[in-house]
Amino acid sequence: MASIDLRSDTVTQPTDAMRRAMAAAVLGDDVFGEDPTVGRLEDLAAELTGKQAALFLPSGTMANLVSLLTHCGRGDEIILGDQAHIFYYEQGGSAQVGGIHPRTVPNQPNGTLDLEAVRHAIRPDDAHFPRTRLIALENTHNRCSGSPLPPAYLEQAAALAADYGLKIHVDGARIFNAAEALGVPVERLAATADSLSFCLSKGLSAPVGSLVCGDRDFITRARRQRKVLGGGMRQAGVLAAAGIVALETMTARLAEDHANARHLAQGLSDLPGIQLDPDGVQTNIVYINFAAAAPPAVEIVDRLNLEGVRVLATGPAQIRAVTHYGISGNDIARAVAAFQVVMKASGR
Ligand code: TLP
Repeated sequence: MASIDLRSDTVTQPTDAMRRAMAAAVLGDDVFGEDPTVGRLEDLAAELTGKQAALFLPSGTMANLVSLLTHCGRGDEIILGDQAHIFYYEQGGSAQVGGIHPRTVPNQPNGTLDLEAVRHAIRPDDAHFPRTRLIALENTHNRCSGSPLPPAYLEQAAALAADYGLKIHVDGARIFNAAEALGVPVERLAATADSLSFCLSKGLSAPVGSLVCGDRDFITRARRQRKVLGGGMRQAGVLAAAGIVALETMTARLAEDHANARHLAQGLSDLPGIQLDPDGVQTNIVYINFAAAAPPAVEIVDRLNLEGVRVLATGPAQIRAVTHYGISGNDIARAVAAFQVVMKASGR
């Protein structure tokens, strides 16, 4: 039996409709601005996010880096959460490539930043300090239980940014999951962001690609940054075609992933040795913490693998499971049973 792959929603395969659209896509050289399919995808992304324009990029990492490089110059500072994907998982790219200084404040368990802590982190105009330019938020917040950031919080953050003349970037890799969980359109979650990146290749199941959305001038400048990073792609419409199908057909079903994640969390929270609050699971990401006496997470991952379930170790006593297209309710039941076997065998 094929293993149940819960390592990430990035493992999703394109749908048949995506493969058909890719084969049929009308193409051109997008560096010359001549790929009509990329143009359609960018227009659709701009429309869905309520922004003037959008830019197609190969990955979420590049989408974030391009956004930061467009907002900030060398010696500028961004304020972001200590658990932010940009800070934690992107090689410090903005510092490495752009000389942009990261200033972290602690993420709260729901993915937000305490706005008073943010206010205190904003630098006064003083030659000792970098210049604070940008606040970066993440919605949903990957390392904070996949929590969605609601409009009210985003509005407060935007008001704070406006007080100090700062911009806001939202890493919205899973913004459609946030919209689904909160019951609001993506446009509402994007309204307070100067730039928003989102991914096609996670829960939306496209094979490749992310978008950055913002005003026309920002996207024009972002296009230059994409080019210097080597992200100018030629007949990219072959990828964009799948992205269009993703946006048109794959957002409405995300509720199913959220229900599966909730069921997984409920099933696991009953098992001895596991610490997990199912009420904290609002989207498609489940973090599972183990009691102190449990074997190391990497060992549990190996044992689960032998039982046909793949997950990721995200800490010495923590693993992550992500639900996505292709994972059924039956798979969730099998996954819970595999955890049961492994936890029992490890004496918990
Ligand atoms: N996240 C991946 C890993 O890098 C951890 C995953 O499996 O969850 N922003 C957020 C919030 C992300 O979760 C990710 C990918 C990215 C950006 C980067 O996207 P890609 O992988 O397309 O560069």
